[in-house]
Amino acid sequence: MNRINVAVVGTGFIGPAHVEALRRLPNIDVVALCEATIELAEEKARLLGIPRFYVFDELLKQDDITAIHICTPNFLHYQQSSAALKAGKHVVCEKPLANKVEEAEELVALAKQTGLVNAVHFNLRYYPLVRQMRTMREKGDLGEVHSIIGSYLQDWLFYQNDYNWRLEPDKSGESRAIADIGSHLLDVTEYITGLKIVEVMADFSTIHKTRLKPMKRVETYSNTTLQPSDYQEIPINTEDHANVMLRFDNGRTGVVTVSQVSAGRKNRLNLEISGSKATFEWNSERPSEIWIGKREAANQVLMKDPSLFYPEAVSLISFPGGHNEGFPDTSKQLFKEVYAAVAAGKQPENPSYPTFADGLRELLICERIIESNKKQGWVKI
Ligand code: SOE
Repeated sequence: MNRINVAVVGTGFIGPAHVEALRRLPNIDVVALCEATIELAEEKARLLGIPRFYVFDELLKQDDITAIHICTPNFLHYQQSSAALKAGKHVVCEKPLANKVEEAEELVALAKQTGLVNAVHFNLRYYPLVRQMRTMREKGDLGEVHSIIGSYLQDWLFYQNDYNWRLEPDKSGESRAIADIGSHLLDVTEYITGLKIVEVMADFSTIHKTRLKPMKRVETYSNTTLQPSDYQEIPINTEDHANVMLRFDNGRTGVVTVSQVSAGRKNRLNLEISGSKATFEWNSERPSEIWIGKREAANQVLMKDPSLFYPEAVSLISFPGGHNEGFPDTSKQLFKEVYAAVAAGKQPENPSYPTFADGLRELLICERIIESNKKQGWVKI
């Protein structure tokens, strides 16, 4: 088995999660890390036990590095993914793929032209139960999809002094809750159902019209408390909460709510899909089970167990039934599929993993949702 040298760019909340997941694959060496300054890169490389550290331009000159993971704030995704592809590197990019649809279109075209492996970290697809629901739907266990009710709720931005770069549109983009967590929810909705969203009607609200920005560096989810004098009050222009009605290409409808200010909901995606034969309900905070609702028989709870799953979903399970796998495992399973392609040297015809084209799709939906909120009316995708 040939070994593959990989570098990770960005060391906030998600960069180290990529490092850890990559280290669990048998043929990957995380040899380098990249940060905005060489001092920070060195400090983080030492903390994470990574031998080499660079700023971005220097990283691209390293010929022995085959693939690069872009885990920086959103506004850098486009420019860094583009530069990495042009330098001949396979790229795994965090969501959103870019801040604008045109940028994402350009990346899709560039990736196609190079033939290099391109993936977006829509890791929620890699919960075994998510793939099991998709497979059950493909095998006909759900029947025709009738309706969808989804939510993705968090509380890490609940207080006025909760702060993060995602609150700043120049770094994060014009939408926040929809782009940050709605993107995952809408991606898994289309992934499981096989349907396409064709029209949206959105209504946003911003609970904290101003927030207290710490004047010192604070990492996502770090729960740091500072002195009152360490904060500056700034206006907030992106949504804390959004409701979106959806119309699908089979003529049926759905509704989703996302919020980053729901006390007690830590990171909870809940999806209920009703079909002509059954209803499936899955909750990301209890990822190892789905509820299957029936009209003519007792409802069931299916637990993650390779002996009870379709073979298509078994490939995402590393442990026997009753041995819980969770958030960190989703990235490992996604990278397992991506690095099979990297080992083969090119993007396959029909990749099993989410690609730049899927990243573009989410940006398009997100852009239409923003437009719909502004117009307060239905907008076609
Ligand atoms: C922050 O809201 C965040 O880290 C998202 O950016 C992630 O995609 C999601 O995994 C959890 O929450």
